Amino acid sequence: SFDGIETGTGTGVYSGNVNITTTKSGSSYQLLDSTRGGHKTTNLRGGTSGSGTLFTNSSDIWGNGSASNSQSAAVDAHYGAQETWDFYKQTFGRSGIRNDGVASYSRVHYGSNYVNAFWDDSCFCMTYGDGQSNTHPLTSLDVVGHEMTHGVTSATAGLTYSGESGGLNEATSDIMGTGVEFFAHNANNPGNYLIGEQININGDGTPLRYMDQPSKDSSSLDYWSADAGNVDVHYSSGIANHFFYLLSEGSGAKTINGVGYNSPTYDGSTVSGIGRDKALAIWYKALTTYFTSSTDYAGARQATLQAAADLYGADSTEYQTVGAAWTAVNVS
Ligand code: ASN
Ligand code: ZN
Repeated sequence: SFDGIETGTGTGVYSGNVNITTTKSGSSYQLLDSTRGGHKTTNLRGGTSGSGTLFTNSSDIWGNGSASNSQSAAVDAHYGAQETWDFYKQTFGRSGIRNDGVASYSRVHYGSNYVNAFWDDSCFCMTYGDGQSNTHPLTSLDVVGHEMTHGVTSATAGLTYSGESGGLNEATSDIMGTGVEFFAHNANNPGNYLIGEQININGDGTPLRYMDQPSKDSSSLDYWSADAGNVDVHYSSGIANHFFYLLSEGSGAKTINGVGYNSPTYDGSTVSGIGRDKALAIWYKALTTYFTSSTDYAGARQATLQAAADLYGADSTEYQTVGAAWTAVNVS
């Protein structure tokens, strides 16, 4: 075939067998997706700076599912960025992080035994470590969606990454990362309200975070208290993650795609969920229309109520449930 856009196949560490959009250039193929703003995936080969080397291959078949094959984590990152792009475009009509049609890029194999992933505004890029023993890369789909969403938050509300606004910033990444996971529903992962469950980051098979009852990680907050602005933003996020779960699915016990949840409420109230799609629409509208850099939990309640009124009416069940779900996490 001629140079240009190709559909390759890859086997990621977590994604399994997936189609990925690549580019043919001369006799080789590249992890460059010109159909989604020019997103590319590069190899840092254990380094911690620079933009890395674009992944190339003699065939359009990438990775083998093993973390010891350097392409496998790259498949996850490339696939994750592709699905996150498509999620934002198809769900909200958003064209890339800045809604300008321009992609960020992804760097894999950052450092050694680096158990994290991060977004950086200065490079407009996402970066992934290889995890414990360099065998558990931080490239699962929910984590990719989480990191790319930090870019969206930065380009929109600009929620300051400390105090209560920092918790809302973190929760926005968990909420949209979860939205991406359900959107893509690949063979290895139909979607769930757990964060990082495919990575085995704790070594005992437990996820990094739980949205139905965030305190199950032993650190995150289920409910707002006056201390919420003083804890790590990855723990104060629990309040909004819990709100989002309650708004989507409601309180109490429920099994979704084979995963069991049991979501409590602060006041013993019962919340009936409005479904994940509406909850996502409300959060996105609030994020992109009403949240500011200093929005706190009380402000998020008002912003999401306004978003629900805009989308569904002030006399709607959706509006009423937004209020009930915030009350259920002690935000008034
Ligand atoms: N993985 C972390 C996150 O995206 C990195 C950080 O602490 N910012 O939240
Ligand atoms: Zn984050």
